[in-house]
Amino acid sequence: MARSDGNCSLSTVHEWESPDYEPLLPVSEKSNPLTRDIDRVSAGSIVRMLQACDAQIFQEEKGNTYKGLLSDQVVKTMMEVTRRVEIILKDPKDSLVVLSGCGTSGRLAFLVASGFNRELKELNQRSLYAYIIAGGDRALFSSQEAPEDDPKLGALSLKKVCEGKKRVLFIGISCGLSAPFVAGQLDFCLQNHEVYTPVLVGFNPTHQARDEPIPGCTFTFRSVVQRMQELAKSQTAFLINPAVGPEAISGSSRMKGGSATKLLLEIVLSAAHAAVFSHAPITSTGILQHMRAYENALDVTYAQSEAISALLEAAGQSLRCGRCVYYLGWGSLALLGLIDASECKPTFGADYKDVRGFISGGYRELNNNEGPLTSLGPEFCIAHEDFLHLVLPYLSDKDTVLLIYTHSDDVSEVVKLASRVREKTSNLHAVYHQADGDTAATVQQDDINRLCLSTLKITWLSPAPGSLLHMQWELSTKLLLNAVSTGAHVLKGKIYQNHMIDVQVTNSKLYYRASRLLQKLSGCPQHRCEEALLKAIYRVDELSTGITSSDTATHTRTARSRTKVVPLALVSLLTGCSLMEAESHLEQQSIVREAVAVIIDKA
Ligand code: S6P
Repeated sequence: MARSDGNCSLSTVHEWESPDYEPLLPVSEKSNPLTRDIDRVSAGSIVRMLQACDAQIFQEEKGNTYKGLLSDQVVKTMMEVTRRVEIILKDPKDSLVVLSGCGTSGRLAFLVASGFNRELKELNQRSLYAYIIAGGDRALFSSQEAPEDDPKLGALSLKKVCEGKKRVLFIGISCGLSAPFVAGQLDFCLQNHEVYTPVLVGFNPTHQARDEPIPGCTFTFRSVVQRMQELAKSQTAFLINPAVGPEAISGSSRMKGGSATKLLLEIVLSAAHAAVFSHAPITSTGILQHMRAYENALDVTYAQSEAISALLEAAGQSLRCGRCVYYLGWGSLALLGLIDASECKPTFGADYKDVRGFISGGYRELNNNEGPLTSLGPEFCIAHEDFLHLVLPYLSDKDTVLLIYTHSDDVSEVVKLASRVREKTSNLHAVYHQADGDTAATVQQDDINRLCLSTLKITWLSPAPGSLLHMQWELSTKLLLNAVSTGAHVLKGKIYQNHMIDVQVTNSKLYYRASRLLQKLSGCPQHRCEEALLKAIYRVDELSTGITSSDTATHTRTARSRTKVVPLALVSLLTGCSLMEAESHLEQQSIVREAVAVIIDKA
């Protein structure tokens, strides 16, 4: 397919804010007008589109419907939450700050909690932050979408983490204000308000919070949010929920939602640390300055758009010919690689082997709640040694390997690993961050440059103080890796317009998203689309009453072992053919996007 050099016009930047634009969808599920043609443009244009989408995170709001990240209300609430953290930091006895979420939101809870506990340790303070991820630690590196639907599990895991605590600040993250797991935790906080103060972080206005009934519960996400709104008046609950615009790939909240989560939490916790340990006052100017520093990280990163496009092209080429992409990283940047890789499975229906991350030091470096998980299988073998044993012997020029590090890491280690990889493939690339004027590792870097096909150096001029600089490096790495893995899957033909057509239907959010997508692409009414979806999940041409009377949880459980559910449903809806015929059609055209495009054009 010839790819055009599509330009995103500025007039489309604010289009999503119009009340008529996809009015039934919350911001987090809307399709972004900026990326309507992302499936048909060149690698360079994909990066430019992602840049324009990410820039929306910092855009000032235009109308009254949405409040932005920089709005007075958001900054004010951030300051209030900062003060709560400050109080706990000053008197940490029997207290805890808990960060919790599902999927990417839980992974970022882990990243942020670990980072700030490390900072406390360096200051000789005991750790204060705990994280919860739906599905437990295995969900840090693999797709575990089902626990997201379990509010009781959410409440129970919160209770367990907080045993014996007298004061808990609970920060629940759900980008779409939608995860029942988090709703269960917030409800638990509201019922035990003498100990728990709930904070909700997400990226939809409150009236767009999910309102579907949650089986076995008397509340919905929206009703919990409404109760919190009442309590917010007396500062006994807090809502931080700016709109950051629709995702580049519809519903892919790992992208902007994840980035905005990371920066919001880091700003709040850094400001609280600065208040306690450096006596810096908590001010709106300080919060805004910090936001601008992250905005700068975005500019600094995308200033390298040409080099990013080249990486995306290399990764896309590997995926297109059935080969793999490997991220070999150091420190927390490696964790961002692990996170990015793990998201490819639910987002693009990828295999865990397609994009994989590895971290120097393995679980020792991570210090996660449950310790090493290697016994769970090869998917959980994440150390560089594992890469050397399990992957290196089979590596070829068709695989893409990306080294990710900073000049504060042990660069001689990078050289060693690069030499080993170079023996097997020339398709080796490096991305590294360096503070301006830091020349410590120049010699080793020259060696790495010689070994790599391409080297992307991101230099930070007038660098921010230590921890902020490191957080900028992390955000920059996240943006870059999100661009590489998303772009590579777009080039592989996994995206139709800006929708993931091969999405796994493994929880209720994804089930309803799949049903809506089928309605949009086929033009058929909801009941017919849900029928087609069920037929594709259960692989039957006639639905039995046993199937139609089952609940969504049963459907999504069954869908876990299926592939190409949504493309199959779409082909049969558009052509009226049997499932078997639809399957054979998709087999003939391995690129799902192309198969679907041909049929939609004919229909
Ligand atoms: C989305 C990612 C998912 C979400 C998860 C939680 O790109 O694949 O794993 O993070 O579904 O979503 P939310 O809206 O509760 O943060």
